[in-house]
Parts: sequence; C-alpha cells; structure tokens
Amino acid sequence: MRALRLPSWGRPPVLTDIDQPTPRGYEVLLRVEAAGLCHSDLHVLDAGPGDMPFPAPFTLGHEVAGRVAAVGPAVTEIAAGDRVVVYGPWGCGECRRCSAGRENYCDRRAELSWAGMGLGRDGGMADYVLVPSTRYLEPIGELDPVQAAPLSDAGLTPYHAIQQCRAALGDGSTVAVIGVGGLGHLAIQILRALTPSRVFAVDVREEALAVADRCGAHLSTRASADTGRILRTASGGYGVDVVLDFAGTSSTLDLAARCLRANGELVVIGSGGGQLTVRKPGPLPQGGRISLPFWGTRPELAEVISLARSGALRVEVERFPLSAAHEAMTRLRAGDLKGRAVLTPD
Ligand code: FEH
Ligand code: ZN
Ligand code: ZN
Repeated sequence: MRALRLPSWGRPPVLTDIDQPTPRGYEVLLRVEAAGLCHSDLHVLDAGPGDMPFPAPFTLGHEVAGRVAAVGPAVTEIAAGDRVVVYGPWGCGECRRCSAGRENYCDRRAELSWAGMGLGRDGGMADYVLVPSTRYLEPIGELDPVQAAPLSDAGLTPYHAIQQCRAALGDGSTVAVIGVGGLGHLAIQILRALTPSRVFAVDVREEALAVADRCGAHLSTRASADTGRILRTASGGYGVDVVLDFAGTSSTLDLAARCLRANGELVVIGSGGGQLTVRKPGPLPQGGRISLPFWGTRPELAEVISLARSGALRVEVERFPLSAAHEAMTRLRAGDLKGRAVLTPD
C-alpha cells in the first residue's frame, strides 16, 4: 500500500510503498477515502529531532474517514464496508481521562511515544490505516467522507472550544472568530447552529471574509489597526464576550486582549506561538479568562457528526489526490487554500 511517510525529523515526507497491516485482536483496518491536511502537519514537517514528543518514521494524517476493510478476530460491533470517521487523539486508553472519552487530555500523554493517529502513530495519508480499537470509529452514515474527514479535527477542535465556553455564549452575547481558515469557518457555522451569540469574523484575506459571510457571520472585517475599535463598537462598546483565536499569534492575542469584555473568555486554539503578558494590571480586562483547548473528546466527535448529518455544517474543501500532497502542503503554507485541503487516495 502507498503511504505518505515522515522518514526522519527534518526530512521531507515521501510517498512510498509499505506493507499493508493485518488487524489483530480489537484492531480495525480502514480503506482510506479522505485525509485532511492540518497546519499541525506543517509543524510536524518543520520539527527537528526532539521538538516533538514522539519518534519518526510514521505515516502522516490525523483527520481521516474511510470504509472498514477488515477487522481483528475480537471485533464484533463493526463490519467490513461500514463507513466511519476516526477519532484521532489516541491516548493510553486506560487512565481516568481516556476512560471518560477525553483521550485528548490523556493523563499519561508524557509517557506515550505518540500524540495520536498520524502524530507518532501511522496515520491516514495512505491507502489504508490501522486503528487500534473500534472506540475510535464514528459511523458517518450518508455523509461524504471528504466532508466527514475534516470534521474529526477542523470541526471537532472548534466544537470542543465552543462547548467549553457555552455559558458565555448566551442571549445578547457576542463572539469574535479570529482567523477564518479550516477551523474558523466551521466555528462560525457551529456558533450559528448552537448559540444565539452574534458572530464577528476577522481575517486578513478578503476571500476568507467572503467565506465567513457564507457561513453566517453577522459581521466580517479585515484585520487592521482599527479592528479592536470596530469589534468594541459592534459589541455595544463593552467588548466581545468571547474571542476564539484560531491564529494564536502575538498580534491576534493583542487584538483579543484589546477587544475582550470584562469577565470575557479568551480561547486560544491556533498554535501560532504568539505571546501575551498575563499581569494585573495588564492587557487583559478584569475578570478575563484564558483557555488553551486541544482537539476534542470522543463524545463530542459523535455530536459533530450528528450536527453535520442534520445539514448544519458544510466544510469548504479543496480536494487533492494523495500523489499531490506536496502541492497541497505548499498551498497551505502559502495561506492560499480556501477552506480545508483533503487528500484522496488516487
Ligand atoms: C495536533 C497535534 C499537536 C498539536 C495540535 C494538533 C491539532 O492539529 C489537533 O487538532
Ligand atoms: Zn490537526
Ligand atoms: Zn490516558
């Protein structure tokens, strides 16, 4: 089978032939139908030895949908041909967090030699992927796998972030979505589907603001020196109740601090490596709260798929054959993708 593998740290990924695994015990072999490309994949490719808490080589791809091709002898609850999406943040499977379906926050992460599927363990930018357990598989019914794959990360991550601050997203609230890319455009749709909050979208690219409008943003504004004032004015002069920062750069964190309402929530999702001084007094408003959510829980993946199957979520996708993965990565790095890049085995 073909697989896009990171051969060693600091080396470019290689599309190569490897043995197709045979599922044992509770394992399930999936025929991959779609694998989304994430900014974190670029962070993995840019990492040097020791930068990531897991070894290379491995196959990339942590946002995967496909059909069951074969199951291990202990598997009874799923069968060949079933179409599924994969929950990617595989933990130890035994600690209190993993037992509660919150493997994204596994208590034993530091002991593991992986961060998830395609992150130290072989992922789904390949013809097949071996999944350790059926607990990681969510049926997608009639959903197109090219739509379903991004929902396992680009959808699940904002969903989890929004669920963690639902109390601040009630009647009369306002929320700023900074960065309308693969995650941000789904955040807008999730906010509109689940909350009464007024949604303000911010991005540097005009085409991203057009996507924000299509996704239901009440206001979309191009990032400038004036954005803080615009958002504060749009929120009645008080500031926004919640900022979802999908960039996480110093400039977006600075903007967030400037437009956040007193007792507001700053949610940093993007791994832009930006810095913000947390000091009293300092740039954040009184009562301000900061969170750094990571990916999402297994029950939340089922909720995201259910939301998509209800018609409430539509992923903006650019499709690439697996053999064109390098082109997709170049386009992602250049910031000129519209929505999420999804690779399909060719
Ligand atoms: C994965 C691994 C490490 C950091 C961030 C991520 C996200 O892409 C998961 O949503
Ligand atoms: Zn990701
Ligand atoms: Zn665990």
